[in-house]
Amino acid sequence: MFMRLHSSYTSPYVRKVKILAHETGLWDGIEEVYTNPADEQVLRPLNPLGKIPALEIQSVGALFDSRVICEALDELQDGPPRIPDDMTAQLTVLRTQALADGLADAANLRRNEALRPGAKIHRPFIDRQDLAIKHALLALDRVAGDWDPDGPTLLDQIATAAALGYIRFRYTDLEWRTPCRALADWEQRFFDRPSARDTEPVNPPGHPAPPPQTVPPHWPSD
Ligand SMILES: N[C@@H](CCC(=O)N[C@@H](CS)C(=O)NCC(=O)O)C(=O)O
Repeated sequence: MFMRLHSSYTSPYVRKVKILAHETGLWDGIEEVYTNPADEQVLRPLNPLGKIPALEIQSVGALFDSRVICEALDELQDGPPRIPDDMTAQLTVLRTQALADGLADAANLRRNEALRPGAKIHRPFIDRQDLAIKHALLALDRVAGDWDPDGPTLLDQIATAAALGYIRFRYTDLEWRTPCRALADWEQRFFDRPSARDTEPVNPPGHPAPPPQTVPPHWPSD
C-alpha cells in the first residue's frame, strides 16, 4: 500500500509518527518528503490546517494530525498493538500521548514567543508555557517508572520520546533531569534504540542553527 509522509527535520509530531513507523517495521514502505508548511500548493489540499505531519495513504487519502496518523499505522502493522485494545490500558496510553503532545505544544509555543525581539515578548505567556513544560515533565516522570522495558513500545512512550527529543534539541540547557529521575533513566535507555537514533532532529540543510531564545528556557520555581 503506497504511503507518503509529509515531513520536516525538527517537528516532534512528525518524529512521533516516524518512531512508530520504525518500531513497527512500516518505515521502509513509506516515502518521506520534506514539505514546507508554508507551501500552499502542496500541503493545503492535503491538510486544510496547513500543518505537518500529513500522510497520504493509497485508497484512503490524506490523514493529518499525528494522533490520527499513529492510529492508522497501528491498524496497518502486523505486530503487537501499540495502542492497546483493552479500554483502561488504551485510555492510559492515550492520556499520556496527550500529555506528551501538550509538552511539545508548550515547548513550541514558548520558543516561538521567545524568538521575538525582546520588546515584543509577552512575558506572562512565556511564564505560562514554562509552567506547562515543568508540570508535563513531572507528570511524565510519575508514569515513566511503570513502563515495561521488555514489552512492545507503546504509543505513550513513543509520544514521550518525540516530545522529550524536542526538549533535548531546543532546550539543551533546561535542568529537568534532577527533578525527573525516572524519566531521565528511561530517556537513557530509549534514545539508544535505532528508532530514536534514526529520527534525531537536525537543522535543515543550508540553514544555520537558529538564534538563541531571547528569554532563555528555565525551570520555574512554582
Ligand atoms: N496536533 C498536530 C500538530 C502539528 C503541528 O503543529 N505541526 C507544526 C510543525 S511542528 C506545523 O506544521 N506548523 C506549521 C503552521 O502551523 O503553519 C499534530 O499532532 O500533528
